[in-house]
Amino acid sequence: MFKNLFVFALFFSALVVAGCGGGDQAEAPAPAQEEAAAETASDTIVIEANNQLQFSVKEFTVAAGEEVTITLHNVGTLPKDTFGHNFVILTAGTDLEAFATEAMGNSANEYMPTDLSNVLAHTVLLGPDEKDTISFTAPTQPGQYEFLCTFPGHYGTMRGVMIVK
Ligand SMILES: [Cu+2]
Repeated sequence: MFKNLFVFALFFSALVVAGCGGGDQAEAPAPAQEEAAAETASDTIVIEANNQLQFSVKEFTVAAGEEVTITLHNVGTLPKDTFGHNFVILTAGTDLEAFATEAMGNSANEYMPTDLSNVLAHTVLLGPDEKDTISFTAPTQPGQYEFLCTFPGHYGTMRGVMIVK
């Protein structure tokens, strides 16, 4: 009688241990995946451009020297050749008006100047519902870096500042 109970208890314990072991293995990868997804989401700055000549983000802050990823999404509905949008970040001290004036004259190059020495990073020109993602290393020098859309007539309202801290 006692012997049978003892055997039963051992068998039951083995089942519980096996059950727990399996459970741990199945659950282990889940937290790691959630963490990776959250990291990707927080590192990418998503900016929308629309029919009302606005960027959804006018100002954002990055750490000096960090890797920055920006996605521009043209949520507008107007054709690319008459109302396209891009996103261009300028080097420190660049005259935005002068840059925009030169850029808008270069329709053959999608309104980007041929000389990109004053450009920190830029997307391509986007049509309705198109997206472009760019990655670059933030300047090591803290300060304010202006950005704009260079499509003719847009930079008056489609502009903002990247703050490097
Ligand atoms: Cu634009």
